[in-house]
Amino acid sequence: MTTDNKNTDDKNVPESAPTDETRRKFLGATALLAGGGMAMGLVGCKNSGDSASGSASSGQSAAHGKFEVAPGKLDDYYIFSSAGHNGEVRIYGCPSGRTLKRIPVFNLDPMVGWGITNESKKIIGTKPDGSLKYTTGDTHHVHGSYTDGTYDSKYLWVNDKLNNRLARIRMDRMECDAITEIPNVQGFHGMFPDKRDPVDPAINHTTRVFCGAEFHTPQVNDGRDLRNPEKWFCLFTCIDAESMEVRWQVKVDGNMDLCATSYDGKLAAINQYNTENGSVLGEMMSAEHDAVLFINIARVEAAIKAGKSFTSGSSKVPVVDGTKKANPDPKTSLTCYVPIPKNPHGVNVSPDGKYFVASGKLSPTASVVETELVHKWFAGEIKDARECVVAEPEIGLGPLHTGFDGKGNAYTTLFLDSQIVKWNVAAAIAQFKGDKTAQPVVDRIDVHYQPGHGYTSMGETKEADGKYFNSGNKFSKDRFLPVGPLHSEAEQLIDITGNKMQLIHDHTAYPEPHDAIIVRADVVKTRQVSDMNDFPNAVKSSGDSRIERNGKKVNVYLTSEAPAFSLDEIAVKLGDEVTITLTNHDKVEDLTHGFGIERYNINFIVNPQETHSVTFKADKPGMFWIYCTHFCHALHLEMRSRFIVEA
Ligand code: K7E
Ligand code: CUA
Ligand code: CA
Repeated sequence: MTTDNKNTDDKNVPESAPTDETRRKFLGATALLAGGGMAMGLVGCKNSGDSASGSASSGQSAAHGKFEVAPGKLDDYYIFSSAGHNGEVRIYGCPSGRTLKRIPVFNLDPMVGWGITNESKKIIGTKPDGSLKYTTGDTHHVHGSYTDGTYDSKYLWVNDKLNNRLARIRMDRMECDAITEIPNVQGFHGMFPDKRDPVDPAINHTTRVFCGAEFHTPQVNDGRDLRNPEKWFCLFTCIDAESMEVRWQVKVDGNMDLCATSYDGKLAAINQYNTENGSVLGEMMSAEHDAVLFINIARVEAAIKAGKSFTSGSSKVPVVDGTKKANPDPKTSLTCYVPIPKNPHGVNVSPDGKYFVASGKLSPTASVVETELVHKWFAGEIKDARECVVAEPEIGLGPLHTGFDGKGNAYTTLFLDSQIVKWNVAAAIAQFKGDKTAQPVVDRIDVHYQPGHGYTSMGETKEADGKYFNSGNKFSKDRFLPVGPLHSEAEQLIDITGNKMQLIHDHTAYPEPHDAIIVRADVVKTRQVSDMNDFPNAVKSSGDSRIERNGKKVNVYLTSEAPAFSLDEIAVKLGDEVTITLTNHDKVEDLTHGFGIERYNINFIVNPQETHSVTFKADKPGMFWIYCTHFCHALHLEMRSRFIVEA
């Protein structure tokens, strides 16, 4: 099969191909050693000698050349990736793996001035004294807004597990434009937008974003019940996609990890690893089955409309009770708990909308839940929620996340086996029904090492195209040059067009990416130059440049146009509160200016036609150079002004 993909007359095949191959064999050996040393004490690759991994090794260099994006050529896909505890969102090109942009969200970024400008501070949220409420975050899941079951290029959302916020990124600018803090939850992890309205089929786009919460907390968390875990619980949250206000919450049994939504808009599903409601490890692993929790969106909203809600603490958000005890009758139940073995992780929907797949994590299985049967359970036509499970193939150790190719195959990351396993959903269902000849597992490929998320091109949409699978690996030792104790993370791109998976290449990722989506490039429509009118505080002409004083408050208005600022000098008095508003009048795409003030810790950029402002105290007397920090012109170094603070 290696000959299939060996494009020998392709000039892009590196001359060093045989060397690469030798290197991979070497790495295969060290992989085992690496795995043996893992904290969990489990081997890196279980089947390192089998045919699947063997073919993967020999196919690598040929596949790599075939997918090379030559200089000046553009990628076919965007990868929008979370960044983990760095708190940002990243954009990579696919298949190149090139980093295209880093979007600051919950973190601070002096390159763009995120957390420095007044506009970004307002989005992040400030304390009464004007300082930022939070300066750190932990992003895990990025998802896009939908119209008619596929991406509409309007918004991305990303969660912050650390400070329990949902952020929105507008995709025309690829900038964060709203952040909402969720009341009364901790460990906000899984997040997924709805794909259409549960009641009105005419509304075929995203209007809600759903948020799970992993950690049980006292309700209200104001000092009461500090050590009474039996009184703690989790809330499922719905946020309005446009206003970004919290619409409602649902009290549930257990916790909520990952989230997914059905294509009919009626269901949100969340895997639960702690149905035991345990607060220590042993308790959380005690039950044989945990669950995938299904929320009946229409019923929740009807219950809230009917006033069957309560509020918690100082939050005004209506909460309804989705616990089993409060919902004895499936025909009126707000929730359905489908038993799944054991501490499941991940829940993903097949592109045809028919199935939800959750992985066992501590069970070597993936569980396939049929959407139609969940609807039947809610209709009272099925007694036991476990009957919604239509397949449970054994796929390998430590299964976590699943992507789909739109051709009936699923691709699941195996954390403990360090593999991606390709399995056929229909074969798994046949096997579950008793067909002894059915063989769900189609192929395996080794990855390096310990994959977390894996995702396919357009795989979270009905337009899943089965071209790429990207594996987000958690360990990378020996894959890249050593750079000290903190290693780069490794992402591995895999060609899934054929029957067998082929590794295309490794690319590095700054720690620590979790989930991502791969979006066809033609879907994404960005705006490369802003409209000055979109910035209410714009300084419309250089003639409007001025310094206005109102008591101790000084407002400075200036413009930039390469290679000069409109004011040569900004003079204020010691102790003044200074607000500087800067509008970039350059109209040329890519002509960005920076604005830095020496020793004043001010540093931000203005892209073409943009306006940003900063407010700070003039607390040091003297002359301080202002200079353009972003290379813009042959006279970039000369692009300066002076900040004068008179004692
Ligand atoms: Cu599996 Cu936070 Cu999506 Cu990471 S979670 S792997
Ligand atoms: Cu303006 Cu550099
Ligand atoms: Ca459990």
